[in-house]
Amino acid sequence: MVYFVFVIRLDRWVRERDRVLLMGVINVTPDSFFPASRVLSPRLAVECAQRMVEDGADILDIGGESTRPGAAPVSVDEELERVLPVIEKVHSECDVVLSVDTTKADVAREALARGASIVNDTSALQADPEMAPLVAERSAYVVLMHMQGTPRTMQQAPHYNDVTAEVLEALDARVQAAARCGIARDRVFIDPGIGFGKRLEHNLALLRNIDRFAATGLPVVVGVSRKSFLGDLLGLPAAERLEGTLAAQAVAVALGADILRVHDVREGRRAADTARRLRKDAA
Ligand code: HH2
Repeated sequence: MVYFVFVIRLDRWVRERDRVLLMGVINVTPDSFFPASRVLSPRLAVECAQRMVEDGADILDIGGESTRPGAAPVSVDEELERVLPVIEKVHSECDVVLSVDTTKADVAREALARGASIVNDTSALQADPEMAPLVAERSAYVVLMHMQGTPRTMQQAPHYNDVTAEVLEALDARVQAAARCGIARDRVFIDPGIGFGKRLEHNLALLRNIDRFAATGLPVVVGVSRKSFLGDLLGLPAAERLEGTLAAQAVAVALGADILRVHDVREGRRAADTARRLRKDAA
């Protein structure tokens, strides 16, 4: 089934939150943890983007640097070379909101100039001091994601006393820092950063407590798609984690998640739309 394709206006959606948004992942990388998410030419990226939009994606998140544990950093020039041709081509050929998955202000600046409207910053504006002023100046939307450590170090013995309280507190500090830099609150989305400096029990606790993130009033982004905590739970490789992914996405939506970052758009759309109707306040 091809979904009725319509283009969201983000500003209206932020006010109304009348549906769960799906953010389809396009990785312009040779090393992202889920090989099927890797797209190495602008032509293939457009094919992938068109399919995702037909399947029900509202946003496409385009990234040129893997954040998997231990991933090697990519230079600014390399990242620009990877993502800009893809953003340009997808923007010219698909009517969809674009997000750039980067921690570098130089990459975000060029992506915003070529049609992206969201900066998905897994460092929550901390990796590059120029990122917050850029987001403020362009009135861009920004995803502030929580991570303990950096991709290189984050899975080396992550520790929390109360993971949900600590992640909420850290995100609140980042939201306040963003406000001090002039980023309007209605431009900010938060994300607990599933798998970023967290062990299995931390990821499970965060997902069980998505309602506490939703209670902040800010749109909550959740990325569980095919992540290794599902491998820990099920003993399955990334290629076989679709069912676990959908179960976790459904729980996140039922507890109030607003945006799902997904590799499998068609299945995610069906799961999200069903789970949203199962929210206590949906009737
Ligand atoms: N997860 C990944 C990358 N970026 N951004 C947000 N806001 N939330 C997430 O959970 C998140 C993210 C990891 O997934 P993927 O991009 O498929 O893998 P890789 O980093 O290896 O390219």
